[in-house]
Amino acid sequence: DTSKFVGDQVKYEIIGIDPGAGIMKATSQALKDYGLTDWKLVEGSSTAMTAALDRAYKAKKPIIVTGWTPHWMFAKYDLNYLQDPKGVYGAAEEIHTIARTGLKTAEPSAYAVLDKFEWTAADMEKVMGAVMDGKKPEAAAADWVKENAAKVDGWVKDVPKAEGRKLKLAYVAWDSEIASTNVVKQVLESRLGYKVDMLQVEAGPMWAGVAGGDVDAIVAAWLPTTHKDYYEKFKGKFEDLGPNLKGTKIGLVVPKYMEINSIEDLKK
Ligand code: PBE
Repeated sequence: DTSKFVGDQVKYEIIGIDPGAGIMKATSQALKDYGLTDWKLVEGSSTAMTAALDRAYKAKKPIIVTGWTPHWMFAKYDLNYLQDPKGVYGAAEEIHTIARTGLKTAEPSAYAVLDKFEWTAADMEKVMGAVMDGKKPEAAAADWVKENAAKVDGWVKDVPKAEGRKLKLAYVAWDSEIASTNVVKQVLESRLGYKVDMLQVEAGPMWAGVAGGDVDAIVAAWLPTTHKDYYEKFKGKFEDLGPNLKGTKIGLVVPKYMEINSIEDLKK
C-alpha cells in the first residue's frame, strides 16, 4: 500500500550487508544524523541483500538497501540512490590497492603488477555482470583478462616472471571485490606464473591481515571514507599503492517505483 508512510511500507527496515562493511557503519551514522530513531539496519550479506532486492523488485514491493557503485544491480534494475544532503556517505571515492610492508623486496614482480593495476568501473561491471549471469568468478575473470589483453599487457610490461612463487590475497565477498580480486589473481597466475591463494574474510580481518603481514595484498580498500576507520587503525603498518579504480559511491538505494528521493523522506 503506497499510500502508507514509507517506514510502515518497509517495516522501518533497511536491508544491509555484512556488519564489517564500511557502508554499515555509514548507515548507522546516517540513522543517527537524520534522526531516524525508529529505523533498523538489518545485517546480512551481499548475497542476501541482492536476493531480497530481487524478490521485492519482481513483486514491485518497496525496499531500501545499502548499495554501491560499481555494481550490476544498477544495470539489472531501475534504481535510485537516496539523496544524502548531510553528506554522511561522503563524496565519490576510490578503491586502493594495499600491500603488506616488505612486499616490494619479497615479491618484486607481484608488487610491480599490483602497483600498476588500475581499471575502470565499466571493466569491473563487465566481470560482475558475468558472475551475476551465472559464470564462475574464476571463469569470468579469465574471460575478461583474455578480452582485455592490451590493458593487461600494460600492467605486466617488463615485469619478470615469478614461476611457482606463492602469493596470498585477502578479500570480502562483496560482488565488486570478488570481481577485482579474481582478475588480479588471474593476471598474476597466467602472466607471471604465481600461485595465488584467495582468502575470503570479513572486512576487519582483511585489514588486520594485510597490516599484520599474513596476507600479501588487498585490492579492496574503499577510501577515503568507507574504510576510514580501518585505514586509521592500521596506518603505518601497510603500504598504500594508490587507486586501482576511481569514482565509486555508496549510499541507500531504492527501486525507482518508490516515490522517495532523499534520506530526509524517511523521517515522519
Ligand atoms: N562495499 C563494497 C564495501 C566496500 C566495497 C561498499 C560494500 C564496504 O561498505 O565496506
